[in-house]
Amino acid sequence: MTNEKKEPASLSEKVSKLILDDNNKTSATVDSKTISDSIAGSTSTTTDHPDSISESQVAQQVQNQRQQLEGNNTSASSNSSSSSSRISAIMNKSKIISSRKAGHHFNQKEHSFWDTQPMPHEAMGTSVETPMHSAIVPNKPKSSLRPEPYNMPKGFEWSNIDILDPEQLDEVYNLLTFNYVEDDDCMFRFDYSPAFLTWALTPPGFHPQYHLGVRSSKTKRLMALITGVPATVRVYDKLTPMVEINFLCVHKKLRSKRLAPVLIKEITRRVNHTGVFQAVYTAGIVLPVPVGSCRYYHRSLDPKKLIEVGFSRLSPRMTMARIQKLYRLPTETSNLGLRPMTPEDVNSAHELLATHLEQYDLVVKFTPDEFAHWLLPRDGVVSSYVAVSEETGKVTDFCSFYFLPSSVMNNPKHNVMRAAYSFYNVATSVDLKDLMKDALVLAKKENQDVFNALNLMKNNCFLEELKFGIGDGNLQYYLYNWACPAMESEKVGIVLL
Ligand code: MYA
Repeated sequence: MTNEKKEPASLSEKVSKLILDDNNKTSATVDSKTISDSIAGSTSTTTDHPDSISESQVAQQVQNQRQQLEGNNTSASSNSSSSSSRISAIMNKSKIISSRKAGHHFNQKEHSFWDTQPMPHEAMGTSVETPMHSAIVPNKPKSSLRPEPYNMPKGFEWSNIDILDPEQLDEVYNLLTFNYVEDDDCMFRFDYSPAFLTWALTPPGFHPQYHLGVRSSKTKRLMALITGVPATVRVYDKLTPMVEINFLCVHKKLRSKRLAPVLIKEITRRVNHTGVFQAVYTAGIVLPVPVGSCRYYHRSLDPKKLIEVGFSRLSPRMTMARIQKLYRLPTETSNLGLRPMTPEDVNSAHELLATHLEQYDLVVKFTPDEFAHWLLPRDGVVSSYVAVSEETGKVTDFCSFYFLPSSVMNNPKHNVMRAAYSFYNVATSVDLKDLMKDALVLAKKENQDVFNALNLMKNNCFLEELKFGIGDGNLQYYLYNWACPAMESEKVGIVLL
């Protein structure tokens, strides 16, 4: 991809007009000392409580593991500098932190919170005190779990979010739209739609108490969020009930005050109370300790717009006409016969995906109901297409992608960039490459500007040929309180939103 050269990451102050407008309306003021003192108080409560693990034991494991990770991190940052696409950081939640991390040396003081958490430090091959393929801290009976919520800093309070209440959904939407993941040049910020958030947070069996907000006590304004949804996850051969954690967000005005660790501890406490002790999540930031590391790739669908918004750039030898020709797609799909998936296809498509996922080492084991929730098409949220055998009536091929636009900031012409993200795909009657070419055509028909895919599952077999360009950071996969060996990206079979 000579046409999409990444500019050096800007380290300038990240303030956009949009954010300033939002912040100006913020009435909550925060005394940084008060908040730290209060949070420090709640931390020490954790340490004393039986639901925390031995911090010195974890710290020792972390120290060992960091020596291993140091090499990995160095190579990740050098890859990063040769990347081709500026937006990939926002796509993979990594750029903000990865630029800070470049060339950074791990040291023992670096993760004062994560060092106290039951993370699989052995995964990098260091001394093993916890057996592999098991919990790091054993499950606890309810009676030994902390019964009361962690203390909130003065002026703030916990708030259970009812995501099915349109007003609260709107509050969550606004918090994220102005404060969630963005690139460090302040050009793009994820803009999850309200319909998307409802979908993401209400799978079968969802727990409202896993949708956890923090409000200003005075104004009741929503200032922070963390969410979880249940999933049964297979890691290697072990099937475990887990939560998928997502949408960790602290309002820009409350950053760097150690609020995130309190949110994480409180959701852990709530999840533990429902008998669940493991979690899966992704982040761009490298923390102790990823179980896998994937890379985003981007396929231009509207190259002109992507250049106009600053997502990609014309190289000196490229013209707009040539780049448009390079990325031109057929207007119709192939003769594979893809059509939108319907409820009648669910059983067959579910079986097809379940069989397909058997070959990976980190997957969700969907029930048919969960499959229907996650994969049946929803306008502007998720699209799924099937091809059905005329002979057997069974689904033979299946592709899906979800819609996650980004706000484009300070651009005279555009305020949104529409992105489709590859979700789950299975090809049995054609090559995956041919199926994914149809997926590109379908995403283009649905007005998307770019199609993103991680290099997980079998995706490597189509990325280059279908003209995807490599992104500039890694998306790290994590398992909370689970020890197992790290895996290659091709063995990762979960796509988190
Ligand atoms: S990933 C998306 C994360 N969100 C964003 O990037 C949105 C924009 N950023 C923000 O809103 C804030 O910067 C956040 C941090 C909230 C990220 N995952 O309060 P602080 C650690 C985990 O002073 P702030 C997603 O949603 C950091 O290393 N930890 O910092 C998955 C440091 O700890 P340590 C993170 O900047 C989330 C501490 O927080 C992350 O004001 C999975 C600093 O706290 C991160 N992305 O706020 C969460 N970023 O000193 C874990 C920073 O030790 C779930 N930190 O390095 C674990 C499982 C829980 C359930 C278990 C059930 C059993």
